[in-house]
Amino acid sequence: MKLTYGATVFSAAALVHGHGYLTIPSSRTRLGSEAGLDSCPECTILEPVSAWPDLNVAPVGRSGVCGYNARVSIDYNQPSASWGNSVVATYSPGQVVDVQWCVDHNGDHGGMFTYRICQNQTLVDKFTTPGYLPTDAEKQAAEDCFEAGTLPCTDVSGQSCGYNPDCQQGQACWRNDWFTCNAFQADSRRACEGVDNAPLGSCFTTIAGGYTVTKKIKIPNYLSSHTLLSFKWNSFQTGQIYLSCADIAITGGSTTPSSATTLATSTRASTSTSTASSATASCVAASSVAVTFNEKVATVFGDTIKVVGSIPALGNWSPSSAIALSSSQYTSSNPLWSTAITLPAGTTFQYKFIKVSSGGAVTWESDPNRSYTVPSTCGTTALSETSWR
Ligand SMILES: [Cu+2]
Repeated sequence: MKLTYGATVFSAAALVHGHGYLTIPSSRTRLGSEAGLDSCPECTILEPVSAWPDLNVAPVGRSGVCGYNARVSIDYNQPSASWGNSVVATYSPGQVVDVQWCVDHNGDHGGMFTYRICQNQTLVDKFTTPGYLPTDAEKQAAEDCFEAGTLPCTDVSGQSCGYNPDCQQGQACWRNDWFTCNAFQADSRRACEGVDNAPLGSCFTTIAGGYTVTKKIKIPNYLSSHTLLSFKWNSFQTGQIYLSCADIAITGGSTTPSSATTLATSTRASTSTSTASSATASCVAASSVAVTFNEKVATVFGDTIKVVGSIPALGNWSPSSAIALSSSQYTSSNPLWSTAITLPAGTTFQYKFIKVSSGGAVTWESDPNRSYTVPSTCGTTALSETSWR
């Protein structure tokens, strides 16, 4: 029985589903997760398909460019109340921006990934019309357009763009315009996790915790008040492709003030009391953002509310390094604790509030961890407001 059990565990491990999704800018998948509708944002998968070595041979099917999550029956190609109706980031032509996806610890399949923009607005409009579900033919036509709109790694000066170690010269995967994960079997800095070599939990996944994968892309010379950034990751290990998309705008920036737009950044809707930022763009992207943490919690005299989290600015989960909130606005009818912490734009982190008694005893909020991404927008302030749980 032990052998059987061991064999079962091994085969389960070999077949694990872990996966990944676009997190910066906020993909529709991420918004679905934050709205509490998608219980596994990293599980939006096109499968089974031929994903390797020819990266573009597989028809996109119902997954489309924005992904279909069969686990929760969500088609992200169709705008809904929680995604697709407004843009989450505004860029300018020629701008070099950081983009990030998150790979789950249990399902880092290696391979290659790309970011794409389709410059056929009529086609993209099919994916940004409120409530409209694109047909499979429209999904494939869009996929072909996005494939033609690959944003090459090599367009960003100074960025190193390598070939995938699991790909042989002469194979269709032998290209360095796509981004590559490291060798699937590498002893160190393995596969996609190894690209950033970030700590476990540096981004949010539901299965085993995620690792960030960060690259730079150059926004093409193209203007649109609402278009899509497509993310596509071809697995080396499995016959799987992961697709997600983010709603973005590409505007002329300060030279054309009339094109300024109001951004609706992602809302942390996983708790009904939480709100996130909105900012008016004009637009110079802020490098750091003062994030105000508001926490409503009744306390007794001597208690202090602090915030602690997964990044150094939030004490790396150490209560002794947590940041204290102020009770200066606290009243019995509005028990508000508050502080503003300046954080780098685009940073994704997890956090919790803790209550520290006058005697030093620490009470943690209940699981799961809260997560937040500092907006990468023009605004310099943002808000995370919530109640103790
Ligand atoms: Cu997987």
